Amino acid sequence: MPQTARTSDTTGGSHGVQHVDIAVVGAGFAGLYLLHRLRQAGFTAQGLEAGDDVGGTWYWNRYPGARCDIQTTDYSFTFDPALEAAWQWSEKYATQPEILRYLGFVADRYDLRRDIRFGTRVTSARWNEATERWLLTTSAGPSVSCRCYVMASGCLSEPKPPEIDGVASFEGEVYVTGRWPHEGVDFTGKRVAVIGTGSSGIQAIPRIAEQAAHLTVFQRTPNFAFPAHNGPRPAHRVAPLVQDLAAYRAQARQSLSGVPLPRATEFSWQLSDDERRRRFEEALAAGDLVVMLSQLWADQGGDLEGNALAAEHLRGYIRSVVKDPATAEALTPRDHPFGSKRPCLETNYYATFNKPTVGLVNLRQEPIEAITARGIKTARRTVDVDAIVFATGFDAMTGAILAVHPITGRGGQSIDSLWAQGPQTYLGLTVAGFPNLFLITGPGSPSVLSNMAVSIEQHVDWVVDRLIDLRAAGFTTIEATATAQAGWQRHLADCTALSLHRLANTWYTGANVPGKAQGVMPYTGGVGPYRTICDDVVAQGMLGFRLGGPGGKTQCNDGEIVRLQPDARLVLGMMAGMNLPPIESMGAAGARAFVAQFNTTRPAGRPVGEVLDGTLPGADGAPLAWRLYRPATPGPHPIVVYYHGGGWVLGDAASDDPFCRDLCRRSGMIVVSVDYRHAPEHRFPAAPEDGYAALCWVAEHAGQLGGRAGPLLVAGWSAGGNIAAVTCQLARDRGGPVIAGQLLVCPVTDGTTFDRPSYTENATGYFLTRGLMHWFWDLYCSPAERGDPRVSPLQGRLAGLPPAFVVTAEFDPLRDEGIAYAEAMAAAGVPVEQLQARGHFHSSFTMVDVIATAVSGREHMAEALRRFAGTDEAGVLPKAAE
Ligand code: NA7
Repeated sequence: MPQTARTSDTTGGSHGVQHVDIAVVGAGFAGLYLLHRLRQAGFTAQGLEAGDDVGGTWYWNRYPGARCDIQTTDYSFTFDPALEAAWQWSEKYATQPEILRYLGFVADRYDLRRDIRFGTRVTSARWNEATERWLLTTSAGPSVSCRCYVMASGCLSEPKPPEIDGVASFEGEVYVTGRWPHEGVDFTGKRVAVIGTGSSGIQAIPRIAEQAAHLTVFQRTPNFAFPAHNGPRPAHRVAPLVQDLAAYRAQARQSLSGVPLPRATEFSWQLSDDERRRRFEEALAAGDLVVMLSQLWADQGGDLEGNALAAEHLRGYIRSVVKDPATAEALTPRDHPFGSKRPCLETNYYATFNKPTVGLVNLRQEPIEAITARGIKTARRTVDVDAIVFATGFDAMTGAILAVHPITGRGGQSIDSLWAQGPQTYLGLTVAGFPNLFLITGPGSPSVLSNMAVSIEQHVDWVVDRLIDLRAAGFTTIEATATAQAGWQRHLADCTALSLHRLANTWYTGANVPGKAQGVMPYTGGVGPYRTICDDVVAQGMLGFRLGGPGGKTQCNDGEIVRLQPDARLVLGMMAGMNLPPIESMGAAGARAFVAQFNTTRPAGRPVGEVLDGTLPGADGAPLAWRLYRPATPGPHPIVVYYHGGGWVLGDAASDDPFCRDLCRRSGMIVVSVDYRHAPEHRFPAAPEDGYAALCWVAEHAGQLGGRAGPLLVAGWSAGGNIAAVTCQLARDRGGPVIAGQLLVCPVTDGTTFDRPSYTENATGYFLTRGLMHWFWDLYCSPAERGDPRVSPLQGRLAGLPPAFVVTAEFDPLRDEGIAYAEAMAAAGVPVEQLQARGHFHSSFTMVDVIATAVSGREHMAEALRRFAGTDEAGVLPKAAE
């Protein structure tokens, strides 16, 4: 970055060009903090702001009732404890005027206005490859030449056009919530229309209704809203700030949303109806978006069933307030999961519809045809009004970057052509092909799904800290690589698959703007995880960035910062943070106790129709435990004999309980999880012989167990996958029982070599380590025995085996032997399907309700089992086959 501090000509150099180190667009929260930090770091910086004063979104959105929907305990700058001490918020949720006063106070306190050109829009931005500087043309004053260009232009800054014919022909007053007149508007005695029921409409409608002679609300999509309960700041929210401000702020930075609340750990199916109602009432009384969105139960945000329970409570709340049932129904959202569209905090919103002077037009039933000289014409009526308020929202996230001015990067490429199919960024901060351009809270960062104050500070700190580092290292350019950017887009898609935001048409997805590319734009993986990723990029030597400096100096540490699935990454990170001793150092008894204890902390599996326990005679006649999971659907059901994981040393018939429940529910089949004798007490061949004995016993007792007559299926995970594979070979060679199909999940298939790449690449760091596998092997059998097909099924004869579905995980030492077994079976003529799970590790599929990205893999497994068994979707036999 610039080599010396304040050497640039900031006074408007030759040809009317002002030279600075860094140009900053926007003077809201982000622009102000940037200017402060840049100045402290010794950079010359120029702020450019379209408004006539500081404030950003809070400068423009002056409509009645405008407030922040994050509590004031959390929505303010945290970088300077003295600033925090100097400002006292007056309410739980700050009004727009108070936030504007606050930002003015901040600007004065740090004397920031002198570095901002107000009333100035950037009209174009172009990267000059020769000078390695950006040139910005502006609507007023000199152009700006800068080494770095930082867009602090906000996520909701660019109001979208109303997209309704005839607006210009309307002879009354027209207002847009996002461009409200500074002098205010008096609606007294007027007939008013409000179009739009997002946060802006929901805040403005009750206030406008207080004045207007008549108000008609034109609603296209009802939103979930619940009371803000505004008032004094709640004592329990202020107390932690008073006790330990620094600790509270630190927690916020590591939290999911930027507001420090614990994670809900109990799932909806673990709670009674009464308990769920109690939790909902408590959240309703709290009057807090983040509480309602995250504190009810663990599955409310990512699972449709858990979400539907929350949504139904909220619908009940609407019915309890709105007196007219038809109006209540029209106001009730039914087309999107709760939280997938930004929910709103309301103050008298629903109650306003009980007023005789307020009407609701449901645009789903009668779309607006046009705006006329006197009012609004729908498919069914004409509503004459004196004023129309457009609360129709924004071209969000990308609007302020794309719509405001052309940005031209390396090779003359414009950012809007690059983003034609949707925004592409690295970390939501930078764009490949656009050196020295930074986006504060850009698309691909948590931004609007977080407390913006926290996310803005994190981005500003990251950018300024990098500029300082690069200056110290003698670099002048920084640019994301294409690899890093593509990897980040993949990670975003992986995160998005976990959230319900993808299931609604919203401004998060671009659906509110006709013709805009569709896709969830903010990072849905959470503020804390995102922060650690940004920090990891730095810790890994600016991974994914190309740095350049004078004299051809370059550094490029290319790569992708996240290759694991997001939840797998979190789980592995959490386990690494526990600093557990290696399992192989615990001894067999210690390891068993550890696993048993570990399993008590996992989410309980979901309910199935019935769970039964029993015993069967093993190969030596001694009893072996089994646990049966029966679907809730009418039987008889096909039976899957399941073998648990645990390296032939650990686990039992109940140790993969959540996975067995999941298989049972998804496949609609009985799953009988059977035990087998464990090493080191019982070394090879006890385990496979027990596995085969169990299979025979289940086949003989299928009817008594409630299973259907006919072939069984087998399944197993890890060492259990090994037993399952071996059992199929034994059943073929020993004359039965007949097996209709085998599901092998991350199976052990070959103990004769540990040289396959996955053993090296994934030797440590992914829970199942190379060292642990060696320990398992040594306890299980001698090296001389490992060529026996009952130890290493890959060494056996493979022709004539039942059809197989083989699942392997990218970050698993066992990956390559699983793939090798699948390929060898296929080569021997066995019908084989493979699922090579990207970004997963050995335990991903069995950590049910922890690794949610593994759900689709388990769906595929259940489908495969149904195909093997010849059953339909619900796991029920087709009529003809019964
Ligand atoms: P939003 O949340 O985008 O709300 C805009 C509303 O306007 C929404 O109800 C839209 O219906 C409606 N709308 C948009 N265009 C039309 C047309 N052409 N005809 C009828 N109705 C229309 O914007 P807000 O300003 O309220 O809030 C933005 C964010 O600011 C908010 O989420 C908080 O984070 C703060 P739709 O839902 O698209 O059917």
